[in-house]
Amino acid sequence: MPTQESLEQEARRILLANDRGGFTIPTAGLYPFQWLWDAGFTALGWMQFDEGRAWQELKTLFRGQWENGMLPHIVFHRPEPTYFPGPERWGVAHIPPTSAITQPPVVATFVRWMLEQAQNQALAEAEAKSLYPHILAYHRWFKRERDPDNTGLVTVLHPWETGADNSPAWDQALARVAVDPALPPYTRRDTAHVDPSQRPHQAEYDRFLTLLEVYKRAGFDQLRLLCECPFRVASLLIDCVLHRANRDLLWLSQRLGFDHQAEIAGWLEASQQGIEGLWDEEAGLYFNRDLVSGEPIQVGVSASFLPLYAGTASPERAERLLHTLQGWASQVRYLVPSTDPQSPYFEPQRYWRGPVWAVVNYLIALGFREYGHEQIAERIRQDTLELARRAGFSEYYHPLTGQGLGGRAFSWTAAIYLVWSRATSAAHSAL
Ligand code: 9WN
Repeated sequence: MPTQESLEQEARRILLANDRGGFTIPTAGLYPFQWLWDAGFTALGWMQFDEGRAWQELKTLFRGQWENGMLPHIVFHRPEPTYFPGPERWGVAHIPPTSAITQPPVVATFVRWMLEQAQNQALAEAEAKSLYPHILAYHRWFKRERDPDNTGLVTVLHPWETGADNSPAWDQALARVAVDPALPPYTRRDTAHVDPSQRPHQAEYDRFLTLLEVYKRAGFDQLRLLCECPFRVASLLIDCVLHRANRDLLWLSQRLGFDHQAEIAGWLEASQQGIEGLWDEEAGLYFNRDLVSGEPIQVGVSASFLPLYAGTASPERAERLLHTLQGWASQVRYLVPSTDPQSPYFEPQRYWRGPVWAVVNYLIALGFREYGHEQIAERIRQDTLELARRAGFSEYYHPLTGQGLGGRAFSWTAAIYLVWSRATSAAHSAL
């Protein structure tokens, strides 16, 4: 078994090797650009040994920000043939080219943590101050263009936005997307890098790509897409991450001497209610919601625990979530499987239908810990560290066998290892 020290060295080596000069790719070949929430987690990893480089990661990410405030999920800083769909298929006129959808908005929260824990406070304060207006513009975009009716829940227009692409939570909503008969032909690149049994099915890819054509036809007009897009869901990953990000944006606003507290507090009031409205008393879990049918999506997924990370759940609901997760724990060896292991949709090795992700574990453990459930939080941290010890820094892991799956030498897994390996508990204060 490798030692903690050798693993830390390896994790640092992965970040250095994946560094493309100011931005870090998730892994060579499979994902050769900069992704939004990957950049956030990776910055936390860089923070462990190069604070300047950590801030650089986020600054580079914001080069992709659109004029309307949207922060895209991929920034194509330079051409790379190993990924599809690339900038040509997205057809976005931005320099640098980007995708046209977003991803879980982790940045405000991570900027807060980086500022709180930086050794170099002068640098941290200057960087946080210059990022702040851009993060605010991003969160205003969410409110203005994805929740114009102030429901407290953001409308998500693509499974890729949720970060959990082929989760069974999206099956029904995605099935409603009729594959465009004029869909321009394409060649998948992901299955050239990773065994197809660990990746989404072709039928899902056809629909993912059909949605791109829908956006292009609508000229990327968000308000139009809120009515026209055949895929519309409320995603716990987006709503919970955004809720916490708004709490932390409010904190940053005060700390850095800005004056947007009242505006942000208004968003928080709405999203508190929106998220708590997703609770299912019988299941003891939160469910995503299909916004076309208006119905809850009754499949337990790892994001079902994230209202703890958001901080919206009552202590009673936190207790129920603990019991639900204990039930899951009796079915698998490693926490937290991305889908309820008792669900008929559970597939332990296919992408977001069962495997364990270190980054999602990080958010869930933090949530449990903040509600006083230290034991389960620590179990999740220990499982994550053991997976890295046994199978290296994989993109995701088999929850029964611990086998490493997907891409290798993966940046965000290495980053979480660096953040957690020396911590004495699952607290982010270990940064
Ligand atoms: C599409 C980079 C990204 C992650 C996502 C993960 C996967 C892309 C893909 O890889 O998505 O965005 O092509 O499968 O699902 O969470 O950010 O690591």
